Amino acid sequence: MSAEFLDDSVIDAYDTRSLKEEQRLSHERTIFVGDIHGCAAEFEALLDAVVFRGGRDRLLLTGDAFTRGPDPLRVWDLIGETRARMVLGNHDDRQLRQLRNHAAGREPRFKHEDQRRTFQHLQQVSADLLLWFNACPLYIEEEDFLLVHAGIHPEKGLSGTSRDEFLTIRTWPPMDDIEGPRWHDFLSPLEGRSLLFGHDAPGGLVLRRERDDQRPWLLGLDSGCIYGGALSAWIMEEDRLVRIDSRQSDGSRWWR
Ligand SMILES: [Mn+2]
Repeated sequence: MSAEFLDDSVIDAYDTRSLKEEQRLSHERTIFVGDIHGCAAEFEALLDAVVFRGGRDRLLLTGDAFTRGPDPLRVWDLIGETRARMVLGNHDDRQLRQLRNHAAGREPRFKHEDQRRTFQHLQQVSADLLLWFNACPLYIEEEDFLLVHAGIHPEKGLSGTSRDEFLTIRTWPPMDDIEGPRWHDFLSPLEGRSLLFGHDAPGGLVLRRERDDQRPWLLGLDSGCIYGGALSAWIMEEDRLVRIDSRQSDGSRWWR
């Protein structure tokens, strides 16, 4: 059919429908992966364990992919190979600021020596990384799920969550301590959707269901790989958790 027989509105409607159809068919499984923190070997082992199939599965990351761990550059390569998407984490946000400063000819600021090391390790891909970070959203929302890095405001919900809360919320009420009740202890389940988050390695893996025959309504996937715990993934369509033991020695000196 030639486009000259269709007016613009018909073409728009057609394009929209075909795009949605394509998105729906373009992946068979949606695989969420917790905070990788430069642990490339565990990430690779996890991709093997879930039998990740490029072009058929899609990968969604909870953020904080690069800092602290041994091989951020390899993580970057794996993200490219798998075409993973990610929500921005607080560590990514800091890296983003460092990369912007660097790109503007200013000296990036590093709070820890570890941040400088990560920056240098990724220097050869810094332009691409900056573009990619700039495109990472604070949340990814679909019919079946909501993905954030740290969490959402337990009373105001998604639309009332500030940028800072998306990146760093942990306890509720917010405290500087890593101990204490969590934001999700005060949250009602989202209607028919799984809420996935990372960031809370001290809180460990979280999985809550309302009913056994339903997908979890809450999933915390940061099981502290960089601190000697594990790297966790959840395959939504199979409702299956996969864990890879950490190969890092305990580095619990920095939680944030
Ligand atoms: Mn974090």
